[in-house]
Amino acid sequence: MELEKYKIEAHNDDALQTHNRRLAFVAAEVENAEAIIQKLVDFQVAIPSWALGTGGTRFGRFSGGGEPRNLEEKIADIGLLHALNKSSGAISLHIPWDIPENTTNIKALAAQYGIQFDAMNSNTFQDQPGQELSYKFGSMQHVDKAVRQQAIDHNIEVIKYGQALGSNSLTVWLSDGSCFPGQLNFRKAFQNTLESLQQVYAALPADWKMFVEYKAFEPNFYSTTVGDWGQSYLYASKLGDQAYTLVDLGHHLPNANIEQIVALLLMEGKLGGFHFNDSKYGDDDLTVGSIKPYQLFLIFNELVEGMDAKGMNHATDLGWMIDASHNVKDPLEDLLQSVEAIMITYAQALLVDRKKLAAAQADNDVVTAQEVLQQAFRTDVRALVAEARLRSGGALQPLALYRSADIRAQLIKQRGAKTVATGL
Ligand code: PSV
Ligand code: MN
Repeated sequence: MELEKYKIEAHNDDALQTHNRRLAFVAAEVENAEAIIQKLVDFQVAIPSWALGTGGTRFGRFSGGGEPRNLEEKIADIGLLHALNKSSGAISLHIPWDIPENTTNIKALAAQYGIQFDAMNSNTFQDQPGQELSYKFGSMQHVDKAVRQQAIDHNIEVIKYGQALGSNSLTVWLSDGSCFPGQLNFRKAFQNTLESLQQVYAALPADWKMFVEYKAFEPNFYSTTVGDWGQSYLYASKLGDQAYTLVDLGHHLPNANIEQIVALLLMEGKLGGFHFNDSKYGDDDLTVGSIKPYQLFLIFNELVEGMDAKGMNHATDLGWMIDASHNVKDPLEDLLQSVEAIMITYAQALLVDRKKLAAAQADNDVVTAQEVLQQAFRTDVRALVAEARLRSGGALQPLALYRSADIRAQLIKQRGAKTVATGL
């Protein structure tokens, strides 16, 4: 389904007076409101094709109905999100959960909604029906060369799909590792993985990036072969200039200082992209900003500072993606909340008084340094984010409009109450 323009306009007319009052207030408070609004207009976050249905755990899955039944419907769902917030103009595809049968048609459909193809994701963490060799004991690390070759071939196939769709990056997340001490030789597992990644890297088009995503644990519980940023950095460095580390916020051991990791990867030119989500315990895949919004702000603070130090383009030089799962929320509502949290936090990071912070750091004035950061974090920038949406043709209050337009009820009517989207 599509959200008609007149509905967005009517919603905006109703909300405009309040919005203008709030905008005037924040614009008077901050120095560079116009520049921030423009940066927000430009900033796009890719939606994962696997997060449009209800997520589940090994204990069950409780669908809310109306889930997209195929890639076309997933693109339509992202089209809805993008129409509402104008910040979700990209999709990140997972193969083989979302194989485009006809890449030309899929590309044209996405273009109709103003959606581009962000990083392509390969999957060698599950066995697919009809697959010859099993990934039970890993894929690129496997002791059997034939299994490694199968994983390499799959990744090269994913690149080909991506090329046909206009993507320019591949995210490789490997679940490879071991569940018990002694199960594998760490050095051999690393070497096998590196050699396999090198073969995929060799097939990478010249203008593509390869993102090596790390994760501390799960599904393996003793060791993971790309277990932390150090290991990912090692692979990326050995692979070459087109390889980068990808940071998924949920993939760290508790209390890891992710903002410091981000700062150093950026400094080394090896930060490739992000999978945004939030977590309390592990890889919980919760709504961005729902548990630790201050941590997210500190991460964005490092991102803005580090990107500016290198003269990077905030919108295009890193891959911005959500990787989340929704067990109890409507997936589209959850994604609207996640994108909103990202935009708010990005805006807050843009507010940080960099000169004052640098001076405080040079003076060892710890108190002022904290004040500077928290002044930005405690500023209510929601009207700036809403103004960016308004200027781009989106809705002032995307979630409110999603609900008042009864979008989920219409999706259920169209697709049925028992549909199941592919993904985890
Ligand atoms: C693994 O937990 C991960 O973060 C990787 O990015 C996968 O592609 C995705 O989740 C699958 O849900
Ligand atoms: Mn991820």
